[in-house]
Amino acid sequence: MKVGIVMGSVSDRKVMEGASEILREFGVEHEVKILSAHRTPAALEEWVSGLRQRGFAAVIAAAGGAAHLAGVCAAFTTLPVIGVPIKGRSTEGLDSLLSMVQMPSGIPVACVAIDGAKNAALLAIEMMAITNEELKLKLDNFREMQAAMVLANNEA
Ligand code: RP5
Repeated sequence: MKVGIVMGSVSDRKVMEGASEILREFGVEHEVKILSAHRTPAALEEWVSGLRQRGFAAVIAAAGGAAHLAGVCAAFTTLPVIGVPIKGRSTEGLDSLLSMVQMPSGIPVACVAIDGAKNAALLAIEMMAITNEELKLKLDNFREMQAAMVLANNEA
């Protein structure tokens, strides 16, 4: 199964590289697109609408400002959509967070923290790990390594 990553602008790319890195680390195939809810709505609809049939498991959608991208993705698919609000040029990303998280009842978006690309990827992997034992074991290993790294700070 694959994960789709979409972002509203090339200016989001640096933050979203964090999601690609995690997916690569877990060996999860993913496709990255720059598509905008406002600037390229038709191309966005076409891409999102075809994902389930193409074997995708989840969509990660990142945008800043009036961040409608994740919500529009969710309108066009019943795959889980994970939103990443991007910290833009104003309000420290609060505008993006609120635009993304305040979805109308019936069309959910799972929204992570501002610039939370890494957690978005981990959440997508956790969804896939419900039915994928290999990914479940990799997640267990990731958590163990993470805990060991935190605890290592106490040994000096
Ligand atoms: C959003 O507007 C994009 O997702 C980006 O975070 C923000 C600014 O886009 P650019 O003006 O840098 O292209 O749609």
